[in-house]
Amino acid sequence: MTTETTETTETTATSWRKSACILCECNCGIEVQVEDRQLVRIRGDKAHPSSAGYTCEKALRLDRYQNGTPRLTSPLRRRPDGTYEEIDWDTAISEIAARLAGIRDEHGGDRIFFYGGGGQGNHLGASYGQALQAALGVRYRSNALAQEKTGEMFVDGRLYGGHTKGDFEHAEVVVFVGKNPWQSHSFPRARPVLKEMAADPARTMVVIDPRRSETAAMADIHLQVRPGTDAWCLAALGAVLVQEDLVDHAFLRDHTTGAEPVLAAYAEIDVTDFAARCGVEEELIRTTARRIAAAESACTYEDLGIQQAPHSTLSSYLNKMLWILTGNFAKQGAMFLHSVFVALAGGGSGGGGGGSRTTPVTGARIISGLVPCNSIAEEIDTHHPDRFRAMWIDSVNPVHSLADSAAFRRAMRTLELSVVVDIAMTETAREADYVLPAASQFEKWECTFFNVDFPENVFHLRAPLMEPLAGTLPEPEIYARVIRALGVVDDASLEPLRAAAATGLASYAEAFFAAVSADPRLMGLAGFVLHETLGPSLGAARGTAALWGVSQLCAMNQPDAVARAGFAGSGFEPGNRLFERILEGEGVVFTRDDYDNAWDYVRRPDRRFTLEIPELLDRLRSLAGEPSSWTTEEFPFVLSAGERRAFTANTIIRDPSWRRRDANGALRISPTDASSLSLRTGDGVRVVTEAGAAVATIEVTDTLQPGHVSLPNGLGVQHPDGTPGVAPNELTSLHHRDWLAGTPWHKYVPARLEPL
Ligand SMILES: Nc1nc2c(c(=O)[nH]1)N[C@H]1C(S)=C(S)[C@@H](COP(=O)(O)OP(=O)(O)OC[C@H]3O[C@@H](n4cnc5c(=O)[nH]c(N)nc54)[C@H](O)[C@@H]3O)O[C@H]1N2
Ligand SMILES: Nc1nc2c(c(=O)[nH]1)N[C@H]1C(S)=C(S)[C@@H](COP(=O)(O)OP(=O)(O)OC[C@H]3O[C@@H](n4cnc5c(=O)[nH]c(N)nc54)[C@H](O)[C@@H]3O)O[C@H]1N2
Ligand code: SF4
Ligand SMILES: [Mo]
Repeated sequence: MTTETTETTETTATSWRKSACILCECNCGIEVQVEDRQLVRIRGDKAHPSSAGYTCEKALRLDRYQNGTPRLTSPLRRRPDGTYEEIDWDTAISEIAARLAGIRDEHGGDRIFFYGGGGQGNHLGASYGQALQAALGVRYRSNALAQEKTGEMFVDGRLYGGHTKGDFEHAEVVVFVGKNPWQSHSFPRARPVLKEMAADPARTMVVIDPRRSETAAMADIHLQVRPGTDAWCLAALGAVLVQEDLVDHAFLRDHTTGAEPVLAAYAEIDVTDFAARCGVEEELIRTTARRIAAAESACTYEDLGIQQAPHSTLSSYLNKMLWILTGNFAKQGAMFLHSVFVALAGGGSGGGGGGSRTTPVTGARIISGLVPCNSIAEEIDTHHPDRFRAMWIDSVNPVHSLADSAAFRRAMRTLELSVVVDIAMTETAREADYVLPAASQFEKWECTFFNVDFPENVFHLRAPLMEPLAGTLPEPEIYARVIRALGVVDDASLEPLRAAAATGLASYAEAFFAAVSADPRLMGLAGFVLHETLGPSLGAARGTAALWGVSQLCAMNQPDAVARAGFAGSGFEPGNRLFERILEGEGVVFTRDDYDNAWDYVRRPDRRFTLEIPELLDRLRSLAGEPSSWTTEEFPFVLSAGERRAFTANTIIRDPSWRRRDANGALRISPTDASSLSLRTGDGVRVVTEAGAAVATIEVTDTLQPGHVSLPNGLGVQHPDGTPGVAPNELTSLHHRDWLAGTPWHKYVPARLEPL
């Protein structure tokens, strides 16, 4: 197979080639010089429509992703003694397909569980993974979103049926809730945007964080809550808005239903008591609420500091009420709902996000089609007849990333079949029956589906920078081979589609949609059908075939916004033109909106927000009488397990040499606690939790408050050059989870410290 880039200008070894950084969801556009499969020079791509030349320091070290870790170069099969033997692709594919089919035939396709399907920058394979799920009759799946975002998705689904983001660049007031964008980014050009905000006296940056994060240090107002008490802080902020009558009544009247019970619940809150509970001065809470209400525009960003902490779903609801009660939607500097290139989570969030589906063994709530991550091990490691019996794992490292690594390892070993698709022998791969070697993200066509911008939304398909490493395959090809081996589609029946593809996209579109309406089963298998029929006409870009279907749906579902971006026409023309433009391999604006168009994305017939969420309002009413601390005498510290730092990027880069600073991923601790334990920077300490223990290196810093300690994410990954730092989920446990969404309390792990 050849995978040359489509670059038509210079093709010398040192020409600059367009790509993107894959280390966080921003996927900043980059330009790269490649020599001997090394990414020798990397710079921000000034022409990229969302990042506009910006990168952080991490992107410059992407060669450590491509070349820093021993790669898998052959499919592996586990022997009974736990070691692995290399097998050829044909053997691997036929054995795996036969075992999947056997489990499906004996127990049902719904006993096969799918986890993952993409990291921060590789979502293209997911389209084909979905086809394999359809081919097997899989009904249960999940990914990392179900250990962070499902609480927010539940709330979003109930309120308006879409995903929101803020216009941080233009807002007069920005509130970051458990979010440290200086390190974690998550919106384009985060650092310049933060600096501009901090430098402008007319604008106000508010940060709610128990730690003086880099962002908090730049902020005008830092609400330094006690860890885990955001629900009380956010409820108090909303209560000030309601009780001091700072609410935008016209907005509530014109754009919402169900405001009365919400206002009534806030009216009952004792702000003085709630301020004391979260450890923030009452006057500061009042000033903050008044500042938000007085602003021309305000927006908020919530992230892991609340989403992986107690009451996360309730906090998410209370956070969103801050901008809803003040009417900060669909105008410059405010919040917005945006277009999507492709829906990220199955089941969609429209109409409720938290549907009535539950998991087969423990009855956990399934939100946006995703099984809560903390429930996965429990759904496997049991004698229950409906347990998951096989697991397909792609582009994720759940043994490292999900709560209680030991429980996940045990669960994997009880499965009848487990398959891991990865580029490296990860912590998860080491527990699998089969390991399939994928081409890296710079060796194949790739993209991210984290396209969440407004008023212009951007999609970027990246062309490969080099051939796949010998022995590896791109995911589209891996999935196509397994589905072919399953024999679910009669190849001869695809011949007419292949013939249509040879005559061009216009006739292919007619033929494809005719075929799907004649045989609706093909819709679920679309990724595979496209790969097998449109794919051959795309030559080396065969793996992008699924994006043709995505482009068509994108244009059909959002015709006006796509037309405003320049993809107009009748019938299948807009989708075809969008696909052709995307294939050029640069960032493409695929929808263009005005601020007012944010209302178009409210998935309600009356385009109104539905404010009342009874189960969350009940819990808000009972907050006053609930505990706001979950530490014990045995475990008196709150450990935040997984802080984003300058050189963390989940487990995407395994090579420890990529870190210029903080090589051991220090445990940060306040001077007060350090001195009472006689600890100094550089000392070792044993961190003990109910789930496990680990030795960490101390960094004493006054950015932490007494009683709170913090470890970074992404450390403790196995590498031939050493495994520095603590793998955070050796310390976390499954049952500390949100009462509604089941999301883990990674930021609130009761712990004890034992000096060595
Ligand atoms: N450098 C880097 N950037 C990344 C990533 C990475 O690995 N490294 N990962 C990406 C991913 S997958 C994600 S999801 C995002 C996450 O991005 P963030 O959510 O911003 O990252 P965190 O550092 O995990 O948590 C944010 C803040 O929550 C605070 N916090 C801890 N406990 C509490 C609490 O009880 N209440 C409040 N209010 N705050 C609390 C922490 O002190 C921290 O400053 O980052 C993305 N960007
Ligand atoms: N305690 C604690 N745990 C956490 C967090 C925390 O803050 N604290 N953060 C959580 C969050 S927000 C997230 S998003 C998760 C992230 O955790 P995961 O969802 O598990 O993702 P990664 O760690 O990024 O793992 C990505 C995997 O993809 C592989 N990979 C890279 N490129 C390719 C490719 O082209 N093809 C294939 N097939 N594989 C590839 C990498 O080698 C790696 O094994 O971690 C979560 N876990
Ligand atoms: S890590 Fe994120 S913010 Fe930094 S360059 Fe990469 S994509 Fe951009
Ligand atoms: Mo994440």
